[in-house]
Formats: sequence, structure tokens, C-alpha cells
Amino acid sequence: MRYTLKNIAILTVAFFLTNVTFSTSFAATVEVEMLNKQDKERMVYSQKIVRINVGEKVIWKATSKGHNVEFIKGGVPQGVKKFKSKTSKDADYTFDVPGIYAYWCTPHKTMGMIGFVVVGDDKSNLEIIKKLRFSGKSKKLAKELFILYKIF
Ligand SMILES: [Cu+2]
Repeated sequence: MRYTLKNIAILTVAFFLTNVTFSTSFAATVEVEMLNKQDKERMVYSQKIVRINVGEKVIWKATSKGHNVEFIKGGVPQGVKKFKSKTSKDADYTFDVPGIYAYWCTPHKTMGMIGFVVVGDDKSNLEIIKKLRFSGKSKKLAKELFILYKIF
């Protein structure tokens, strides 16, 4: 191919189109805020259920202090190592294993500060997730989320 101006223009456009496709399909990152208050709720993640593709990342912003993210024991796909972030610090996690991940904020796990990440639309660990023991306010909330969002 000759390096005419027209060919260079075509190559440039092709290059940008490829990059755009890549960034939309692989580089998605979801941001969740850790908050003391959102509307009428106290001690809450800004999004309770996040759906992402395999390999995508969630960032939890420490917008309010005193919160963290801890994967619930038995509440993640098999083979996933435990994860517990530092209180009052931003945290991030890249989800390479498909399935449902249940997590809570360690200090507020009985106050309804729970969240779920569904990776790759894989619900194969659904029955295990349903059997997780939540207590206090989180018990009712988990049940409501299961019904409201119909993912479980
Ligand atoms: Cu908290």
C-alpha cells in the first residue's frame, strides 16, 4: 500500500475506531461511593448491586470516612481469595472470576451496609449466596434486594 494522504487518513480512522471499541469493551470501571448518608439511608454503598464483565474493576471511594469493603466468607465464587480493604481508604478490585460476590462494610455489616457484584452474568453460586447469614438491618435488606433486583 502506498502511503498516500488518503491511506494515512484511513489508517488513522481505523486506529481510533479500534481503540474506542477496546476501551468500551475492556476498560469499564464502576465507581461505588462509601457513604454515611444517601437520601434516607445511613451507612450505605451508593450502588448496592453492580453488574460487570469478567476482568472489569470496581473502585470504592471513601467519600465518607469509617467504611471499608470485606468479601463475605463463602459469599464469593470458588477459588477467590479473601479481600478486606483498609477503613477510610479508597479500594479497588479487579474481578477475574465470574460469579456473584457478596460483601459488606466490616463496622456496619449489621446496619445494612452490604453490596453485591455480579460478574459475567454468572449466577452459578446463587444458592450459596442465598444461604449467607446476614444479621440486623442487613437481613431484611438482603431479602429485599434479592426480590427487587430479581438477579437472585
Ligand atoms: Cu461502613
